[in-house]
This record gives sequence, C-alpha cells and structure tokens, in this order.
Amino acid sequence: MGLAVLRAAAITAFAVLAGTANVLAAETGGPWKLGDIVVEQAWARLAPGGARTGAVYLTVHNKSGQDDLLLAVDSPVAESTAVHETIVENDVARMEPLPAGVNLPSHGEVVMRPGGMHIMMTGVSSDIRVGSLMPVKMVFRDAGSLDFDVPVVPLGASDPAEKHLKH
Ligand SMILES: [Cu+2]
Repeated sequence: MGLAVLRAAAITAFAVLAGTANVLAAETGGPWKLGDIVVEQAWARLAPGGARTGAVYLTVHNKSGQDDLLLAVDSPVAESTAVHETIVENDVARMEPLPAGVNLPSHGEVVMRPGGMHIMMTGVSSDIRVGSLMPVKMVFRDAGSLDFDVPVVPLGASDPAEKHLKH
C-alpha cells in the first residue's frame, strides 16, 4: 500500500508539473503503444457510495500478424484487478472474471465498454478520485507488459470514447 500511495502522489505531482503533451494524453486516454499492440480510448470510473470499486474501459488493437493473449491486468492502486465480462441471462446481468485471459486476434481488436468486457478493480486507493489518473498494467503473452494511466471521469459523464470516435 505504501508503494501505491507513493505512486499516486507521484502521478499527481507529474500531472501538475507536466506540460501540454501529458494533459492531452490524460484527456484522450491514449494511445499507448507496445510493439504491435495499441491501447486507446481508455477511461475509468468509480462506483458510487464510496465502495472503492472501479472499472476501466478501453480498446486494444493487435496490429501483428500473430494472435496475442492478454494474460493479466494489474494496478498498484487497487487490491485486486481482473478482466470481467458481463453476462445477461433471463434479463439479469452479472459479471464474471475471465480466468484464461483475453484472446487478441491478429489484426483485430478487443473493445471493453460498459455492459461488456471491462477491467474491474476493488479496494481502490482513496487517493484515486474523479480527475485522477488510474495506473493500469497489462501483461501480454508475446508483446510484454504495458503501463499507462487512465483518466477517471465523473459518473454519468457520456462515454469519452464516443466523443473520441466522432472527431
Ligand atoms: Cu466487473
């Protein structure tokens, strides 16, 4: 937890001190590149009522000629981080973790959006709030690991990725 607090403090300091480029990256939620992997349209929100639960939404492109696999997700500011999918049965939606990873097809993309696949965090540090940057790590089987910071938007804000798509 000490490390998580330090990291969050460092991010806050960085966001204040950094120039225009970092501000733009925070507003747009990427893109971040790792070899043939591109992560973009990323945003996060926190559950209401102080539950310290958060969800991260983003799109992962695999521009490689080979399939890759998203093996794991993590965050230094959360007690647990996992990829969930939303399953609707008899008009009731529930969430389940994806234990075997997420396949990233060659020249394909995986879209994580509300009502579908998402990254779920529990026990999120109280340092993370609307306007913060949520640090996320993704570990890919072939491409390696990628760290990036996702803007936390207010509950009820329209999907920032939809605005992004209308540009
Ligand atoms: Cu979930």
